[in-house]
Amino acid sequence: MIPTPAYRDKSIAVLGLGRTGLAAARALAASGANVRAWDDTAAGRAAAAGIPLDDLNGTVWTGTDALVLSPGIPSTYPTPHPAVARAKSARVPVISDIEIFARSRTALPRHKVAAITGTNGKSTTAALLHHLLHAGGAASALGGNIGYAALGLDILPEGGVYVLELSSYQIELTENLQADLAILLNIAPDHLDRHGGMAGYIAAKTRLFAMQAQDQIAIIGMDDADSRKIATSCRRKVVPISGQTAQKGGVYVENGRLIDDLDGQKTRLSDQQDWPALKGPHNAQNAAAAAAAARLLGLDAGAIRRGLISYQALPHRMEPVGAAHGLLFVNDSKATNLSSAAKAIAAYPKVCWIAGGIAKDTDFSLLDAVSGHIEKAYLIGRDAETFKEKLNGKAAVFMAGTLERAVSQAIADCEGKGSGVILLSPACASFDQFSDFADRGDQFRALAEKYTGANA
Ligand code: UMA
Ligand code: ADP
Repeated sequence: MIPTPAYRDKSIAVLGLGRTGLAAARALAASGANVRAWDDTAAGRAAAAGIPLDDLNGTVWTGTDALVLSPGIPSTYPTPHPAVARAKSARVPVISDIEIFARSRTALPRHKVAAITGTNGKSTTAALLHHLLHAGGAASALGGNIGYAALGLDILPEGGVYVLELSSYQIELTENLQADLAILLNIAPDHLDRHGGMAGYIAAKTRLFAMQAQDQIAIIGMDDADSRKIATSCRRKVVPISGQTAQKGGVYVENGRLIDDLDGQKTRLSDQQDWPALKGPHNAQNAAAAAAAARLLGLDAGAIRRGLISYQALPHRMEPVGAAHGLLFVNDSKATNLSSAAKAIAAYPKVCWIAGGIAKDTDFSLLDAVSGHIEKAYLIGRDAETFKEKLNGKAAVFMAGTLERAVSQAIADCEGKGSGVILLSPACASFDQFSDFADRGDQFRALAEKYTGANA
């Protein structure tokens, strides 16, 4: 748990008692803050064991020093939560748990913070950087949006690195995080309802650099126009990274080779073909970002090479979940939009692609460049018909309906052909047929294991 002495004797309200709220309330109370907390659900309140409850929808805000808001609760758009609106009109600062972390850093042993944001690839890049640091013998802690609330992290010894994955929701309510390394992977439309549109979303992401001190470093992905624009106007030292093209003075993957040009020497660090859990152009971008950060944190080339080879995929992100009889099952259930599914498809020459569910976007031109990689699309879920229409002329289609039927038909089509990849990269939300993307991925893994177990 992170000590928060800056908040000793302060009156702090905490709204939302999920991962963020519970960790914040506990860390603040342990350091002597007067905490009161609320969750709008009875289940959330039941989790609050030992934390004083106060219905923040009807509380008196006078004398409150801050409201710590969980990232899933709107502060501005589409409409602020009623308690937030009242706190704001009483001039109570509304802050994130990351702001508390930022203001508590002086109480920690000397350390660095690498903060990672972007639309896609944050978790992979954060987990990879954490892994590279371990491979290089450095102490590091991994937290934030990846699922471990920052204030619940263990205190690192002197010289440690806190690797924080940050969502736009978290950055939006943070004022004082001076990240030694601030990493922006990419920008694509996402969470626009919470930021009042694309400009608000980009502004939230860009704040990460605005908060940095003069001598701190921005690592920015150069593979999309919005991110390039941010790099051009960034007032920090910018290290460019790319999963596609050479970047002078940066770190990039070109023709499958990871190159470190930080010192202008174009050192070849490693080849993507040697990274079993980092396939595809998107993972080339993630690897370039993590390697750049690792180099800037002092890791040598050998540690980075070893780490890229030994990295194991996070569950549900291009995760190999079984292989038998020349068939490879890849679980990319976290791909909930077309742009990330297109990247996953591009990772293999031919795939049996399982897709569908609740479609978020309908710009199927995103698939144009990769449709030649689709052996057949096995469509499931609510919007299967829409997918069928949109894929007309681009790929052969099988209307599977359920995941189970999709897997069994893909096996029947590919078995005995020598080699085949059965890829779940649905490009859709999962809630029509599953409890969430993890449930969808777990069910796919179970189906893959049933097949590989029977054919081992
Ligand atoms: N709640 C209320 N009133 C409301 C809405 C919610 O009281 O009007 C309560 C809920 O009953 C619940 C709590 O608030 O008990 C949930 O808060 P939360 O949604 O912020 O969830 P946490 O468990 O605190 O998780 C959050 C992040 N969730 C979101 O941003 C939606 C987690 O990211 C993150 O891992 C965690 O903090 C630790 O930092 C998840 C996520 O989906 C993975 N992130 C989005 C994404 O990646 O796209 C941004
Ligand atoms: P995030 O934490 O930003 O949601 P993840 O690392 O969890 O990102 O990856 C989520 C999905 O996005 C993956 O399943 C993959 O399909 C896709 N993805 C991963 N990295 C990238 C990237 N750099 N660019 C585009 N898509 C990506």
